[in-house]
Amino acid sequence: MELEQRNLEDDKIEMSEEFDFNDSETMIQFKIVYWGPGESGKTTNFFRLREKFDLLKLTRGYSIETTEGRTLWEDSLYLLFKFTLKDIKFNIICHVVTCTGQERFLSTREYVLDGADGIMFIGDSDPEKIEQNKRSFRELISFARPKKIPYLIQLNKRDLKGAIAIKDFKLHLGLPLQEKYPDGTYIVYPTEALQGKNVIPCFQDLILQVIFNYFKEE
Ligand SMILES: Nc1nc2c(ncn2[C@@H]2O[C@H](COP(=O)(O)OP(=O)(O)OP(=O)(O)O)[C@@H](O)[C@H]2O)c(=O)[nH]1
Ligand SMILES: [Mg+2]
Repeated sequence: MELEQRNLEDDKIEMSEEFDFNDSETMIQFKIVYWGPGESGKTTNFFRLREKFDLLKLTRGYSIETTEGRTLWEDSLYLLFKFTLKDIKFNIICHVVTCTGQERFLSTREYVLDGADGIMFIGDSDPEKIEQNKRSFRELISFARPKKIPYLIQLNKRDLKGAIAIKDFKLHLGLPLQEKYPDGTYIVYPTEALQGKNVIPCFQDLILQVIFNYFKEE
């Protein structure tokens, strides 16, 4: 599958700077968690979002890392944007956090996941990481399914030589083999977070899922 780069303008969500702090009636807050095995590219995704939404940030965001550049606790950022549904405008505050993939900090992951409205799973294309991918995905499912939290799956590091075939990744994780779900979202989003490829469209598709889920619950 070709990695597509879509423009913000083409997308269904209007992400503008016109966030209205005074209009509390239409304000919704979401929390999006980036989840996945150690060093799959969660923090790299987070950096790409921070760059892309430079003008829409409420905070500069922070990353708490160990000296090896691995996430110790979390990365955190608030994004503000406006979403229009049938002429009604909603002001959305989106809290983006990444959890650590490090096994020894498992307990902090549960804390970071608490209150998640949407989860982005970041898988690693390195074939040697397949067991870690599977384990982490199982953890995500056991958390997200009972609570009906929407999630999307990224398969990152598509640039790696010898990257696992998307079909094999799907077979290992027990995912449907077709390309998309009936609602148009991809079953697996191939990404190259280091180059920023496909990171933003994937994020926006998750936001749409979260918004639809929010209105379904109303
Ligand atoms: N080749 C390649 N490397 C990548 C890509 N995305 C991230 N990386 C590299 O993978 C390593 C780990 O990336 P991080 O974003 O820190 O991974 P993480 O999931 O936050 O890791 P933890 O916080 O330790 O769980 C870094 O060296 C990144 O530069 C990619 O698309 N391609
Ligand atoms: Mg990290």
